[in-house]
Amino acid sequence: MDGKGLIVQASVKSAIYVAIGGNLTIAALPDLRSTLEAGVRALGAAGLFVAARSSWWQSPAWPPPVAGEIAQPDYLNAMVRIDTILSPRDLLARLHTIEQDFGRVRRGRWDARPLDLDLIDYAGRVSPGDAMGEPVLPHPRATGRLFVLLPLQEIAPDWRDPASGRSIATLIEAADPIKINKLS
Ligand code: PH2
Ligand code: MG
Ligand code: MG
Repeated sequence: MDGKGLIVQASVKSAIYVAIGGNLTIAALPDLRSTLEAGVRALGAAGLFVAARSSWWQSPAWPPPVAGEIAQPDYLNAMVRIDTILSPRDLLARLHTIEQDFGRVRRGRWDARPLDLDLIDYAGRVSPGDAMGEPVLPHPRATGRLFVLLPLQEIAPDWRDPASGRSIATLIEAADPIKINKLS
């Protein structure tokens, strides 16, 4: 090989799962589902190729409201698999930019929001995260929640938690029961 015409290919990591959720419709769109579907299109527009998407699943906001608190609207959740050459840190930054484009103001962890994008699994990587923006992987609060696990199982039935090695079926059995419906 003479080096001429050599193409250097960055490797595309293809087992990257991003959870999508939200419980507030943005003003320009008719309903929550349209808002979240616009969120999926925004991933593509930001250069993140959406290779698969689960159904939409509806569930009450978790945790349940404490006495005296007004209940939040129900959430819709889905899971996508994306292809990207971005590092976990750059990917997370891009997800945050998209959340902000959808009007999310970060206040508290459990606040209602139009679009939440959580990096669940980056090609099986296990990382404690760091203060420079490196995400904790896999997502530390994903593996106990049915609104994450059920959509994930639809598009990745053989998935295992990279941290514990446990299968998705095992995690689903162990998860706290919640009211959750798959939308058609
Ligand atoms: N996300 C939260 C808080 N509560 N509840 C449901 N049902 N679905 C979510 O995605 C969700 C939530 C914080 O990210
Ligand atoms: Mg979330
Ligand atoms: Mg989030």
